Amino acid sequence: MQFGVGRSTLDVRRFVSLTFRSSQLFRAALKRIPGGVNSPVRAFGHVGADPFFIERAKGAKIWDVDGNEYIDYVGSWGPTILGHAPKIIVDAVREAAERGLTFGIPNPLEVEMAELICKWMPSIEKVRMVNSGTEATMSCIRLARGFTGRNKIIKFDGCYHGHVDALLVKSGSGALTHGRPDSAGVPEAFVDLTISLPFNNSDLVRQAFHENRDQIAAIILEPIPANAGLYLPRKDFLSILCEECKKHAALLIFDEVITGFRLARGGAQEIYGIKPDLSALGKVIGGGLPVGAFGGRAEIMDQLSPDGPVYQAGTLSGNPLAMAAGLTQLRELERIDGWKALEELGRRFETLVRDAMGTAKMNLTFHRIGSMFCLFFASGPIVDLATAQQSDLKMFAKFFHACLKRGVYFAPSQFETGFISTAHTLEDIERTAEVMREALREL
Ligand code: KE4
Repeated sequence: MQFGVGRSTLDVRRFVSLTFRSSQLFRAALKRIPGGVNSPVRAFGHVGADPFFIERAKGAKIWDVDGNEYIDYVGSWGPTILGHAPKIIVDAVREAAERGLTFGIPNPLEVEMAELICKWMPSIEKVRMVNSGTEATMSCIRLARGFTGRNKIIKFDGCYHGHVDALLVKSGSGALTHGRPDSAGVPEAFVDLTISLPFNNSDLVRQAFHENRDQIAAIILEPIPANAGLYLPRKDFLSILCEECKKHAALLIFDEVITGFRLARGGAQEIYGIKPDLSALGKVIGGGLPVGAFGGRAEIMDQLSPDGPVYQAGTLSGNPLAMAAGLTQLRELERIDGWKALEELGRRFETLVRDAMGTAKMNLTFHRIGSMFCLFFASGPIVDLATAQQSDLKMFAKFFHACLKRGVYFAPSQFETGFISTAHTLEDIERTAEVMREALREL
């Protein structure tokens, strides 16, 4: 257990009681789980502390095993767009479970999900379900290589597409948070086939196509990067990528695992009016259960087994519980026009945060789009990984803890994005902005 410097005895006793069960669990976890966690970013390594363990979650709130309550802005890293455990989703999963937990046989819900995704994202003419965002992006890469007969991929520094060997090159999220943008275990040959460029630099994209003529299968990107903090594409950057791909017969792949169905009914591609050749999806479409999906033009998707030569498979793909949860979440989001509600909440939150920032002594940059936001401890403009990495990580860690002890849980890394859900109330975000003001004053 690591205590903050200068804690009083009373503080230490309070702190220990506030984290006792979590500490016990973490010690046990460390014996049997690498790093004590099943995904690196959960380890709190970036904020120099031991993680808390969760007991339960409901709406915008989470409670740890020591009974501490937090307003949650991580939202399980994106899936809980309606908040935690909405009754409508829990009931749908319970009802589906009564009919069977898994079949490995085509089920009607898979057809409903496929039809909904294709209707909401017109660039997707056919779609296949998988069980994670990583599977979705990995399958997009294999499919792009199979369709074009080419091997090289362009990605962007700081964009994270899951732990796909070919894409763990200068990637973001946990890979970046732990200071090892490239991963051990990725063969040199994979690195040779992956070209990683600074985001928002269209000249370098043109140059890469020129230097690798007829060798580039695809460009893959997060249209709105959210794994090195959150920053936005410069005007025309996305349309230039689209033009360059068309010019060189390469495929444009949007990784919308985070932005898909969160930023708009049709995701970032609807907002920017771009039709990628393939899209990767996840998080929101699973309603909290393990799901990913990838889809795009039918002539590309038809290259997939069993009809085509590109193999891809999954035991639990299209799992009935995950389909029930995802369909329920998406339909409820549409019924309440959740995107409108999230934009209104996000706009109010941004006003309050900018007001709280006004009293701070340090350099800060706040980015928001819809229900996604990030507070950088750096002066702007922040337009790519290099500028995001100018953030003061020590200051961020102090801010994180100052908010946590006041009952607000932000992502435990500067290189992640915060999420507002439709379960967050005006009172929640007003309280959060006040906590941020106090935390900034304390730094
Ligand atoms: P999963 O394999 O974790 O379901 O999805 C991988 C992925 C793909 N694409 C994007 C844009 C993503 O953000 C992700 C995963 N996001 C991280 C958080 N930024 C998941 C959290 C974690 O790794 O524990």
